[in-house]
Amino acid sequence: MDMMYDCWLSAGKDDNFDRAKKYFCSVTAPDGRVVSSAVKELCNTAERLFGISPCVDGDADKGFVLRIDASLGAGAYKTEITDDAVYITGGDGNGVLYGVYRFLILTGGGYPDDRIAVSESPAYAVRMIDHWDNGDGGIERGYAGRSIFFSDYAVTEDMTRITDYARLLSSVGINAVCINNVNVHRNESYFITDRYLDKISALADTFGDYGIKLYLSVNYAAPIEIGGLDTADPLDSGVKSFWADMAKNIYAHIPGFGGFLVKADSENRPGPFTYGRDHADGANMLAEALRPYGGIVIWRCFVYNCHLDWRDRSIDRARAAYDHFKPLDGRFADNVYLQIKNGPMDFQIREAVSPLFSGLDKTNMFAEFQITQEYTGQQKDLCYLVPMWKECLDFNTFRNGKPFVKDRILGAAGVSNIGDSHCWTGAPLAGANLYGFGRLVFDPSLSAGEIAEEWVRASVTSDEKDSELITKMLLSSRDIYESYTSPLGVGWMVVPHYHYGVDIDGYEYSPWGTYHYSDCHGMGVDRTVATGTGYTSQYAPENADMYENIDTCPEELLLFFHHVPYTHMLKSGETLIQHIYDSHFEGADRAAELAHQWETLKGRVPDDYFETVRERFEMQTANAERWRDVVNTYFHRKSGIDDIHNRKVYD
Ligand code: GCW
Repeated sequence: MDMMYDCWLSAGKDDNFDRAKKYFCSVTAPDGRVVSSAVKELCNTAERLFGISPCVDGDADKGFVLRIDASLGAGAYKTEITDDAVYITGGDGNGVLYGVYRFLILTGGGYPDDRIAVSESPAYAVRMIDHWDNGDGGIERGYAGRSIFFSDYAVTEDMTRITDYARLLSSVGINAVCINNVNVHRNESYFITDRYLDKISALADTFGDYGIKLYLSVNYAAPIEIGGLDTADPLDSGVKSFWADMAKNIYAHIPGFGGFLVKADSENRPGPFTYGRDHADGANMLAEALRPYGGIVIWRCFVYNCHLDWRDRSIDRARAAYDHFKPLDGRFADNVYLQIKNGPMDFQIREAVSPLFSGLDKTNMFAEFQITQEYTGQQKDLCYLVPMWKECLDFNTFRNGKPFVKDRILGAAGVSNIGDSHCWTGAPLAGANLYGFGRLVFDPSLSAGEIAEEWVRASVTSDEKDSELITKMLLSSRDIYESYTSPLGVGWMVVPHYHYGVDIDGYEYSPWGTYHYSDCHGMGVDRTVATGTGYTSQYAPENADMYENIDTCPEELLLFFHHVPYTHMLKSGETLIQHIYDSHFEGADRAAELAHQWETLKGRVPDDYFETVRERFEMQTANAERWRDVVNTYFHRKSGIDDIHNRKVYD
């Protein structure tokens, strides 16, 4: 057993399996590809923990009894535990597999039988991980090493790590994976051709054994770049038949292929705008090509102009997705899914929930979350993201029928945080985000605390006191990260392009549309209808009114929605400038406190685990101090207002 590599499948790190040993004598299961992965998992666990090989036979009433009952529904499962047997019934093969993994994870975590004997049913049909892996092996926004799929423009043929990855993903209910970056460059455009399909189909097979469908990101301009056509116009018949041929060939290689993920007309990527067409034209054309095989198109809504003029304060990047896609509601084919980032900007530590979730009523929607910590500490700083994703899923849009985002979407995708690092996520504690994403999109009613605790107990330690401490650290981490970085929802202030560390004006005079507008009087973006960019009008009236009015706007989003004087009084009774000083001093102190808390676990977790995490906390402490000093000094210089507590603010 290797706790770093095995993550939450490190059954046996504590003694919790002893009482379950008796069940490992026998495994009874129906035939089936995915079910046989479940059987294999049980047999390997028996071998590893107890050195026994269970007898695998057709009809025993003891040990593990796996069954299928289609009436439970796809992916659902039910576990019952008696003295002699553990009955795991799945709605299909995936359900059986998920049930087996839940048994192993919860048993490993030392939970009592009544917690382990559960029945669950997935909230969404598609629960997906998106990789931003490039053919050369680099990972865009990756903080955990190189790609496990590609290197030097070749696809890996070693399925060991891929199998272990498939196990990790399916153990938390993931059933879809897109293996390549949405920015599809020249070489990766060929992934959909014979040059790569044999190798990619081997990956698809491995994932398929664990009930996971493989998807590919495609280059919208592929008809030109690899097809020799002179256009990628979605209404052109040559373009249509190019994609129809591609789809036919892909499905000949990969019968269970999921479909295409597309980033078009965004950040200089090609798209239908070039031809005077809109995104419904583009997406529907691809959807037609995939339709005969049951494939889907996942079309991203991260569409905005990245060549803005910072001098023009009337334009607002936050408006872009809604402005582009709202008018198209109802025009998308039924096998097109629009994938919407949780916020209207770009995965900041705090931003409003995208109004597009409320704007679309006749369109299939997926939510997109970023598990990789691009703007949230890059897997150096601890930042457990489940609380943030829950805010999005629990957001009330006030639209009729299904007001909450979690009920309006049909699936969710998370941008992967793994690479070839030994512990998968670079930082061992960042594993909580991958686990948490899977659990949350399987069952959005789970609390961030329940999920964190499960992860800690299964992955790190099930000792009562230690697991409680680590769970608490995870649960406070988002708040801590937020308090020493950019204040009250304004976002950005990061080192341009790299996106780690502080650079307050790094993007301020750039074309990227990410501004804070700080001057000597105040700061923040006026997104009101009355005096600003009018962004608030994209919400239903209940939310629009709340955000529009500075007195009812939730304070954590104050600077996201309003340009506010430094002397503005917050509900706490302190001024905005004082809040900035206080939160940055406290935030840096609390980051240092995390490091101290971790020190108390020395000798309580394996040394390599302890050390790897300790190093991260050292980096976080330094990062938080730097943010504190730069932010405090910057706003002291701008405002000329002193900290009332006279702490050290540099001149
Ligand atoms: O978060 C931003 C990143 C880009 C990324 C883009 C996107 C894959 O900085 O690296 O590109 O979003 O989501 O398309």
